[in-house]
Parts: sequence; structure tokens; C-alpha cells
Amino acid sequence: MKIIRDSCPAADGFRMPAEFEPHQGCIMIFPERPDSWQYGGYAARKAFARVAEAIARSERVTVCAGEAQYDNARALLPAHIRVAEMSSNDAWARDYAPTFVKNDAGVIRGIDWGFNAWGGLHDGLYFPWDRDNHMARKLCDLLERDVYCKRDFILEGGSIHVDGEGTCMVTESCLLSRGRNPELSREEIEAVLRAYLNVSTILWLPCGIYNDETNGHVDNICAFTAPGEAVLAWTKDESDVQYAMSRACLDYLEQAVDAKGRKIRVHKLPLPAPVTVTEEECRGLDACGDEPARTPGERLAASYVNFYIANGSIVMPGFGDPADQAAKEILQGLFPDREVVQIYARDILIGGGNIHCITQQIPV
Ligand code: KQY
Repeated sequence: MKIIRDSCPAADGFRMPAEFEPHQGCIMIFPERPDSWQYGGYAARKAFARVAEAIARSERVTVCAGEAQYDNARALLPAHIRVAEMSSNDAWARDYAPTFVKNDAGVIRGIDWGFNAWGGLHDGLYFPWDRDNHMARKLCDLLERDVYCKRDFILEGGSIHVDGEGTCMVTESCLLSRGRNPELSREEIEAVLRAYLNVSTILWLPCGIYNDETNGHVDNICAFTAPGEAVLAWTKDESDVQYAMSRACLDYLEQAVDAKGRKIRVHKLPLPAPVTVTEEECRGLDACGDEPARTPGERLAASYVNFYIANGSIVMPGFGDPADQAAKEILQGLFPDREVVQIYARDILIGGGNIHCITQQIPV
């Protein structure tokens, strides 16, 4: 594996494909951290395994597991899912597995962004994060892909979505937050995205989902479903704090134009009723530093937008909410050639993210 420090993907003819383009595989990380995953992570492991199995029906899945969890991962996951021992601080493959780019000859390379646990010492979620930060490079080594080193720029995979045709979607609340790249202006951040993702248009949604502890990752509020089309997390309840946030994103998208000059067709995806943490769940979590990891009644950033587009399916969360079925039907209508598989995801959500956050696609 070569570490590329003196060039960037756009200069070398590489671009980030959209998630709905074909994949050769998917990377996940086995959950272990006791202040993220309640009661020893037993329920989370089972939910992660269901996600891995659903994806593995149409693409190769590699699950990284720490030393202490390797045997449990191997025992729980079926033989056709590869388990690789690799250390990490937590289990968010979307955010610190490599972002993959591809050229016209089909060569795949990775990008190794800097990772600081969603805000570093300013408002990051845990310390240290050094093992997470090393994963992208280690994974490129394992997968025999050359890797662009961009560790001087803090970026998580969940904070970007691309349409594969020159457009990237991000949120202001995340990419302009003080805990990411405070020394860079919006224009300088755009220049990095252009150079590394090979995009020409950046769409800046104002914000994400209420109480999303990542400063509002785009992958929880809005996702491309096809070039020129996106789903947006939506509530009709004007008294809900989320209403103004989703409305602001819709207002932005309605006047936006993508890299090909198209208006974006926005499909509203309903949100579940607010999901809050129970006392029982809080009791199952270790403290995070000298603070409780979660407090009873805390609202979690539940959203159906946090789905994964696999080669043959859409793997989406369910919350045991009446809106589960409606959200599933909307996605099925938007992806008629893929089977929509809904997985009960409360045990993933308690960790702070969902199915998209725990997966990272490797393009063909
Ligand atoms: O991408 C994400 N949504 C990760 C959230 C991390 C939460 C850590 N407890």
C-alpha cells in the first residue's frame, strides 16, 4: 500500500462514487465500548449482526473486531462474513473507515481523513480517538488499496453525501463547527472537498437532526437516492423542534441546483415520534469520563434517512413506530429494484447513530 501525500484524487482522475453505484463490499466494526453500548453490548452486537447479514446477501462484508471481541464476532457472524482483528475506539465505520474514490480504469483508492471523535477537545464525544484515526490507513492496507493522506483535515464520512455526478451535500452545523477545521474558511473547506471528492458543487444544508451529537451529520437528515433526487427527514408537527430544522433544509434544497444544473427533487421521509432513552438503558451504560454517557429522557437522533444502499437491498432502521411502515414504503418506491429490509435499530441508536453510520461501502 502506498501512502500518497503529494497529490489529490481530483488531480489524479479519481472521484467518489455515489452510494447507489455498485459496491464490491462493505466495512463494519463490531461494537464493544461500554459507554456507547448498554449492558456489555449484547443487544447491539445482535443488531449489528442482523445488518451485516442483510448486506452480505448482495455484497462482501468485512467486520473489524477488537482483540477482546474477535471470538464473539466470529461466533455470531456467519462464515461468509469476514472478521478481521483491528483495534478501534468505537464502531462507526462510516466516520473513520476510508472514503473510497475510483478512476475511469476502475482503480480504487482510499482517503484517510483526520478524525477527532466529532469535535476533539472542543466538543468531541470521547478521548482518546487515536485508534479510530488509524483505521482508514489500516483498512487500505488490508484491502490492498493506495491511500491519500489527508489527516490534516478533520472529516467524518457521515458528514458528506455525493451524487457521483459532481455534487456533494454537507451541513453547515457540522463542517463549520469549531471542533472540526476552525482555521479554514467555508471557501477553503469547499476547496478540500473539491480536490478530494472531485466534485464541483457543494450543497450546504443548514443543519441536521435535533440532538444529533455529531453536530448534525448530513447522513441523518438527507440522502441522495439518485442523481437529482434526495430524501429529507420530515415532521408535520410544527411544535416539534425538528420542524424548523427540516423546514430550513427544505427551503435550502428548493432553491438549490446540483452540479448538472438540475433542481433537486426532494422526497419527504417521515420521522418516527421522538425516541428517548429509558432509565433502564442508562443503567446499562458505563460513565463516559466523569459524566454519565446518557441521561433518562434524553432524545435520540432517530431518523429513517440513516439507511444503507447495498447492491441488492436498502437496509433501513425501524423503531417500532407507526411510521416504520410508511417510511419503508417510500424507500421501496424510490428503489424499486432493491428489496427494502427494515431492521429494529433501537440498540444501534442508543450508541448515537444508525445503520448508515456503522457501514462504509467499497465501490466496485
Ligand atoms: O456517525 C455517528 N452518528 C456517530 C455517533 C457517535 C456517537 C458516539 N457515542
